[in-house]
Amino acid sequence: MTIANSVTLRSAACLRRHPEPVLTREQVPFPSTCIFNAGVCKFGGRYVMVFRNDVGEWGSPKFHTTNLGLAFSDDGRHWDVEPQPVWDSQNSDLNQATDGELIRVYDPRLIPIDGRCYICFACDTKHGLRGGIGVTDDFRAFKVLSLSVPDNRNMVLFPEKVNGKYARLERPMPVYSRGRDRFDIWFGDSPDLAYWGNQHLVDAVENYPFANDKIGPAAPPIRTAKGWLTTIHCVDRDNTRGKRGWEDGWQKRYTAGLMLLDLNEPWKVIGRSREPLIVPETDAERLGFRDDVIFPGGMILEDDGEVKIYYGAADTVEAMATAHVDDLLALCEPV
Ligand code: BMA
Repeated sequence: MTIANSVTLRSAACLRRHPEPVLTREQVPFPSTCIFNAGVCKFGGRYVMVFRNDVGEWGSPKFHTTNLGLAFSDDGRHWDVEPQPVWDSQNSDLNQATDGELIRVYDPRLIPIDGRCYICFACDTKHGLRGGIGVTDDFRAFKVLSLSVPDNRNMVLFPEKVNGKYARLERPMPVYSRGRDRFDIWFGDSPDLAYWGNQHLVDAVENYPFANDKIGPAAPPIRTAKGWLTTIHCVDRDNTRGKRGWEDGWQKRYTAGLMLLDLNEPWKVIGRSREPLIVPETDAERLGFRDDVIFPGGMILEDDGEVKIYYGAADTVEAMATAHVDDLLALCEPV
């Protein structure tokens, strides 16, 4: 299926964008070229962000290195970045956990559970793309708890145990059985965050009319009275798209969709958005290292029902938008 360039998708009317990106490289006190795909949560009375930092020459798609930076905020909108990266490819714990095969770590998500902060992350290794789960109490030291086998690098934890077990959404990349990039979202649970089982298919790319390529977990789910509400990233590919961004060609567009999962059996989809929640529309979302990319990594439900959604824009900056939780739930059509 081709979704042509001319097909105009629009963000949901209930979405309110923060007027400019919440974090750009200008705010980062160490070498930084593109900062994006951050994990964001509330922890210890503050908003905390761990963001991906790709370092290279501005305008060149060849980056020298990737590390993770740390920022704090009192209001979720204005951020102060710590002086040094907090996690990079030289990190000995992660290097050890990957048997010395680590190339880089990226796309963090933060999930507080029972007073500790867990981090899901992607990591490239010499023998494949892996997804990891770690834990931190201070955002200085991260302990790796488990790593998937390749190729499965994109995972998010639920913010509490479900039926007595830790739970996650993940997105394996089954190229032989499904075809290149035709990837879906799966569920798994674990007694200890190390050993995972009870896998179920959650949702497939063909169920999203505005995606023709792949879907994947985005920000970690939030609990609502109606179910687990979660963003997903949805990709449409059009091979007639040429140079967009810093590479010679970039055929994909990333939008954000919404999924509602059963509270007790979270592999069961009870609602999904038929139209995208966030579509690249602003200059920051449309133009950058990779044009037209929205990649949510953090979603915070405030006491008054406002939901803050943090997302990487054009693989270049970190943006934020808000919506009321009831409006988000209304976008999820029952299935
Ligand atoms: C995905 C990941 C993300 C990135 C996205 C768009 O495959 O690599 O980190 O934001 O592509 O380039």
